[in-house]
Amino acid sequence: MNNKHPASGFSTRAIHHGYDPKDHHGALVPPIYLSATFAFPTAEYGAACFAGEASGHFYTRISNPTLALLESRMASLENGEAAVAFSSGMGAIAATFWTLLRPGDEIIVSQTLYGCTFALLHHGIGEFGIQVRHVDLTDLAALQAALSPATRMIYCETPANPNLRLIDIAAVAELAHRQPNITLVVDNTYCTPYLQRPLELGADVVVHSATKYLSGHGDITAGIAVSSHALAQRIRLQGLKDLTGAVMSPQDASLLMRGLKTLALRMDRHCSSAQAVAEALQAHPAVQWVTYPGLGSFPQYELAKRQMKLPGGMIAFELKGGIEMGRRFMNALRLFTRAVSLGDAESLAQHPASMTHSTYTPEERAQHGISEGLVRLSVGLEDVADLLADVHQALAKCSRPSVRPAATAAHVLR
Ligand code: 7XF
Repeated sequence: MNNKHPASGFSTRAIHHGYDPKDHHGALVPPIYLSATFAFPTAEYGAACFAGEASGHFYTRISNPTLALLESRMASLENGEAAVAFSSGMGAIAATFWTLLRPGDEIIVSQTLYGCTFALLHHGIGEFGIQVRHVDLTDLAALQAALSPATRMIYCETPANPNLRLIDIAAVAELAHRQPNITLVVDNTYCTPYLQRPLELGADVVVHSATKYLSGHGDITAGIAVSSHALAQRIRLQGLKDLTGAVMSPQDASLLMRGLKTLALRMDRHCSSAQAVAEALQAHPAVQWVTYPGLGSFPQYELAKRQMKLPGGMIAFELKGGIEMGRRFMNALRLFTRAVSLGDAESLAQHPASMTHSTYTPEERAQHGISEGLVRLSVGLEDVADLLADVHQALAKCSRPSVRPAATAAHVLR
């Protein structure tokens, strides 16, 4: 695929990589190839395609020109060799697991993961003879102790959804690769390659929910896996083609490429506004704790500065009064929308224990560092003054006692 800008900066590649209008009637925006199937010039050529002896597109579940352009752009942004596009983040994660793991293998996973990834591990691959081990990957001695000859994959999110715990990717990669046949897979959804590039730190596969920051407008579900050519080919031909069939639609690939054009601009704004919101929360007396990688109080602040270009757009916090007060806060919000998902232009607020992480039992949430009162904010692109005003007015309602005024008065008089 033609590439006029191989050594250009991040945004230049996000806008131009792999595409030249002069090859497409001057069209500035890449065309959407809707076709599910592609004509063979001869029967022999068709047979060669199916035998893997000829390159070229022949069926969209396997490859398509619009998807191929998006894939090459994502590979460039993550500094990988190749990428495979999926219809959702879970499609990308499931295809990666099913391609690279077999009964008898072990997968080591970090403590805190998005709820459906947790469910896929424990109610999916875990029930097909693959041993799932949760290990605190911030503890390298614990990782060392957990590795066995059967370990085939290490999987983590960093920052983790929803508690923002970080994993030192370079340190985990160094340990993982002392042993042959271990693939380190990192879910980079919270950061995007603008903030963090796991492959440069030694990971083998990066997966994304492209539903989030990468597309950025909340109007598609999509996923991506980025890796070496060899791994991508396996993930495409087994995980995508045969095992899940979870192919991205060409229309969604076009929307995703539109989102990528503004990724750097949007991430800068998400990060600066989230920093301001996190500082406001930290300063407020109604707040019990707040976790944000840009706060000096963040337990892994030094690692965040080393591994991430900026601290991201996600905040986790808990109010004094726990989830009862958290619900009051959420119901009082006027500008933030009460909704799951993240990375949209609109600011979003949700309660992981009853929403995105309700796939865990309460005991599992306690074990995996997800407190019942945690409220998650995805800080969007609205004016930061309006976001701060909304948070302040909602917090003001949480500073008042939770009982009715008459009862409060009686209690005080007693
Ligand atoms: O299949 P999806 O595109 O929804 O992506 C799954 C997924 C994978 N990794 C991470 C870190 C994710 O956060 C997600 C989806 N998370 C949404 C959320 O936490 O709000 C899903 C809403 S239920």
